[in-house]
Amino acid sequence: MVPMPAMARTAAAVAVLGPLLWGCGLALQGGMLYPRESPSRERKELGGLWSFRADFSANRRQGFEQQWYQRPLRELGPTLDIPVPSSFNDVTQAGELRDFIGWVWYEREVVLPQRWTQDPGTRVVLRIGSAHYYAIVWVNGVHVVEHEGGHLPFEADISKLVRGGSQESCRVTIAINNTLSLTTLPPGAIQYSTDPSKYPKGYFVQKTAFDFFNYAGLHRPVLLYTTPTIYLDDITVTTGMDQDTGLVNYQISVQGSQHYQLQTRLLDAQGRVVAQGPGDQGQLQVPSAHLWWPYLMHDHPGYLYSLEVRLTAQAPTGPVTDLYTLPVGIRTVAVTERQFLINGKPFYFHGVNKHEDADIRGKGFDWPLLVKDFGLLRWLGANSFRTSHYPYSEETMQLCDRYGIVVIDESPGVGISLVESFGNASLQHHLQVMEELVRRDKNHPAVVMWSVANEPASALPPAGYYFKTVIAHTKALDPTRPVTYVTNTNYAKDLGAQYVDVICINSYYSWYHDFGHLEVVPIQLTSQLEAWYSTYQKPIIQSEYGADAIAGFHQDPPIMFSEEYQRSLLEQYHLVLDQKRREYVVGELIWNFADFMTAQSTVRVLGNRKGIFTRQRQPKSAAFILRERYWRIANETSSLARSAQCAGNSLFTL
Ligand code: GCB
Repeated sequence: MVPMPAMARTAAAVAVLGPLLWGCGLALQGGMLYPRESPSRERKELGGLWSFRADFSANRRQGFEQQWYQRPLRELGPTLDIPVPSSFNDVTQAGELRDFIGWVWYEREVVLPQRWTQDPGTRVVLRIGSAHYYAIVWVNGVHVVEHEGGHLPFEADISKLVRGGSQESCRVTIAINNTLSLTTLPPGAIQYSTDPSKYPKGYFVQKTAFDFFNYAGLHRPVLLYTTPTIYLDDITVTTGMDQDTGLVNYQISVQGSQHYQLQTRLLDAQGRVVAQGPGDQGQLQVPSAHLWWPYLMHDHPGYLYSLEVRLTAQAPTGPVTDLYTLPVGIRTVAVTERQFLINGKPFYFHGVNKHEDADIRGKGFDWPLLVKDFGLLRWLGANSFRTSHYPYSEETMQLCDRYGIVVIDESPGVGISLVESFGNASLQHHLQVMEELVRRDKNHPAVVMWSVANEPASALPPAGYYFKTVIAHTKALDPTRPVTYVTNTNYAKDLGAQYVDVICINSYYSWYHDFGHLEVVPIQLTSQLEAWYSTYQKPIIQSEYGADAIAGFHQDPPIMFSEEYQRSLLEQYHLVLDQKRREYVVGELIWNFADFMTAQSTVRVLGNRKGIFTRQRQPKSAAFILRERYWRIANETSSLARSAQCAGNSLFTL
């Protein structure tokens, strides 16, 4: 073994500093309701330009040694203006920032409304939608919260820090470390190269086993919001049906006092109260309920009620009211040996896998991009997507509810490839991430299944216990939804498939092997699907398939990387899927919705080109094939469509 020089060892320590030094996996406390305005709640977005500095010091510790959180960043050296939300990687001309590993520092001064600082009955919360990967937060130099994991929100009550005196503004400082280690999710490892004839002193790179660029920074909205000091902390809703009566079960948790009253009302889309009930928990009954239906399964998809929760209490400072309104869709989900049922009707996933990824902003949240993507999904006739390979923004999930786009909600358990990433520390962290994910997304009707991982090394001996535990934990957190993980392991060797409710399989026939031989696809796909089904008797989703195509490359007869090859490969898959969807295949999700950036390698030409849209969201030929197919399937499979067709009509038109 090559001994690690002192410099590299320091870099190693720094690179994994977050999780080792600061993280200790606190148990989840409290809820994570999306911050919505209401008569009792205000919000203040902290989007825009933040001061920024990457710590390029050799040991990456300078920011801590000089306590950059104690004074404005600009007083301690040069800063950049970096937009939030955004990845920091692609917004400047600096290659070393694009590929930076270690701590970066963000800072912003926030002007506070006077009432927030002077009213003792107001609670002020700092909320960060996502900071990739490990974050430490200070307000006015005081440490307020840390968080591990790049895709889920976290927050801190900063009322005490901003209250009183002459406070008109506060300084928010956030240090973020993008280093991935064997126990992070996704996992990674820092690789040191110490041969002075080949590498500069202290050279190290981040290795990962996943196929997307490890963008980092403040990826989602950062904001302040207020609640009263006695407040609605969490709401959990599950729904069911009894004949045509919709059942809405609610459970509410309150913080700040033991003495309060709760009143809950359910309003329909026209604002009419259709049911109401008192107390922390109960069941609302909605006669002749409008169900939440997926897009293209009903002529009014995505029907949402509003659950208005009103808390009243008596605080030392006077009477308190807190109001929160949660969108609620009434629907059921169930799985049989061969079917995936939504509202008791067979549902076929004809959709996509996505990435949060675009030019310049990287993984930064962006409304125009989101609206464009949902427009394209609807154009395509896609009724679903998987949040490959990490939880997407809360705003994305809200649009899925609203438009009826069904979601397989995936954790960042991607690239779990080494036995070291199946140990206890990894497992504990994975359980914690599932808790955070379920806590955040449990109330979205669009979410119909949890995916705990993508393509883990599920043939490795510890994988059996590992996935048994993660899946059981997820089911205990949410007994109302099926759980899966996405596999590419051989059916006979997969140690976790026995625990999943739906088998999700990725395959790349005539792409990663049998190059150019499209004729092998039907035989290989048929054999695989048959083998999985006969072994497990569970419904199957073709959760990935596809081929790279560089937009504008044409070859006929088809050759790999041409648009014609991508199209033809899809058509070969469709031949088989059209047979098997009449048996036990319950879905097909193309890889991928759009081209996306990856780490550099000889098999990636400016990223992964398996998109049916370019990274700029323009269609390749394959998009038209899929569009024709998805609309046709919608017309065949929708229950309404069946009756429309009986009458000689087609329900949905392109
Ligand atoms: C996969 C992975 C996905 C990759 C894709 C590919 O199986 O799940 O993350 O991007 O293959 O294009 O290789």
